[in-house]
Amino acid sequence: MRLSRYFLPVLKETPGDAQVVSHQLMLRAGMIRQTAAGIYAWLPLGLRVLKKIEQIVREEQDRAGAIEVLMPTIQSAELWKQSGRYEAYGPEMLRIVDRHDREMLFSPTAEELFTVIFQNGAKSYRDLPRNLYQIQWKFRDEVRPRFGVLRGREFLMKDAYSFDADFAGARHSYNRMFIAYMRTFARMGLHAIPMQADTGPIGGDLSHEFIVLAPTGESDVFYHENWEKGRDTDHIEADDAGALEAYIDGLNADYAATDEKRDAAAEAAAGAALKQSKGIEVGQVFYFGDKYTKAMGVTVQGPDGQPVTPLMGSYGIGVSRLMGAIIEACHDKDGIIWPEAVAPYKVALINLRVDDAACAAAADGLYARLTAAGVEVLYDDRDERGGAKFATADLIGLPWQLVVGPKGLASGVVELKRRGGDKSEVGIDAAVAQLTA
Ligand code: 5CA
Repeated sequence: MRLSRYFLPVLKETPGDAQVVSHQLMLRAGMIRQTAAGIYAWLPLGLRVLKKIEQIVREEQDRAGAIEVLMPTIQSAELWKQSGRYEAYGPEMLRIVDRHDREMLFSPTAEELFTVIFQNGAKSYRDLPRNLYQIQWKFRDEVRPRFGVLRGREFLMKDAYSFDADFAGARHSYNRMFIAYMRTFARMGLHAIPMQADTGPIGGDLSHEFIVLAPTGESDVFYHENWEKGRDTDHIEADDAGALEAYIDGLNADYAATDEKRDAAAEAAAGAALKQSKGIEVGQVFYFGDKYTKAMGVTVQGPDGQPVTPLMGSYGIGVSRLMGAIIEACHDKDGIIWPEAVAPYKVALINLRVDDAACAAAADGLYARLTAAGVEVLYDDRDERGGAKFATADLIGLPWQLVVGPKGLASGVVELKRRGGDKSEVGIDAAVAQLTA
């Protein structure tokens, strides 16, 4: 993409109403604009990152055997009356009346709808286990939307719902999502710690929140220092229920809990290894058994012809919130430093002198070669000062900066810089080789 033809409204000044660094940088880097409290428009650069995050989430859900669907955002109140949550959900639910005076709502989560859709398609125990998921916008009328996409009112969520015949199966479904979450967050360069958590309005008796440690986080968290090490989950065989359970039990032997689930005995046992921090909740998994299937009368036929009530779990990831969490973890005083897996483009190609024929030819050539090789390049071909171009490149945080200038070109080199890291002078072919490796 040529910057001269792009839509990248960067801001020089930090907007006064943005309190946390991720919100400030997303506004300054032209990624989002607020259109109403807690509601954002996604501009081209922000949308590209959102799509990358979404795709990593999708790949790990698919790898864990979950099946993608798409539910409507607007739902009938009827459905929620059946589960008893229409009244219980309270003022966080945005309620809408249509022209025929029918009560509707903008989905804040979707246990009810997935339960009836599943009921409609599943008849026998052979239709179990299944896990259905979607990546869809949600609306929660939060009392205090703040910190940009970290606590919005409209936000993008991945929500999955598992259906199993018995507790052992349901536990395995929970464990599969657990490990999928660890893999998902690690691929984005995040270290998320699973912590015992409260179940809130979703209900049930088993839940973990996945927390990224950050001073600006809204959750108070307590954990054993062993959690500060990264975990390698690549070797885990998720199809083997026993091995997976043993692995997760092993992980959970190290204490980690949110404020509501603190355990005095476990904290005493951890002793000096107990750490306290603030964190951002990027995902949560729940097991709640037959809470919804029973309330909504869902059964399938068991092997003996008797009805079986499926046991459920639900599993959420804050897709748009993740973008804020990644920036909180990956930035410096000049701007964002994107992990390569979620970067909007891989390379910022900077031509320092658009009025110099040799520079323009070299930069155009690099742009063509890299693009042809499938590298995502944002090409700063604008007639601007070098200083302004560097400031924009640092602010938007692409992993690589490739700088073409008259001095270097005279001796056949360009400058290749890692955002937030080293720089070197290399020949044009060497630069292409390194960026396409
Ligand atoms: N139905 C369950 C799981 S599918 C559910 O709704 N879980 S949740 O309430 O924990 O939400 C899932 C994830 O959405 C959270 O872990 C969080 O990362 C994200 N989330 C929740 N509220 C907001 C919000 N106001 N703004 C941005 N992200 C949010």
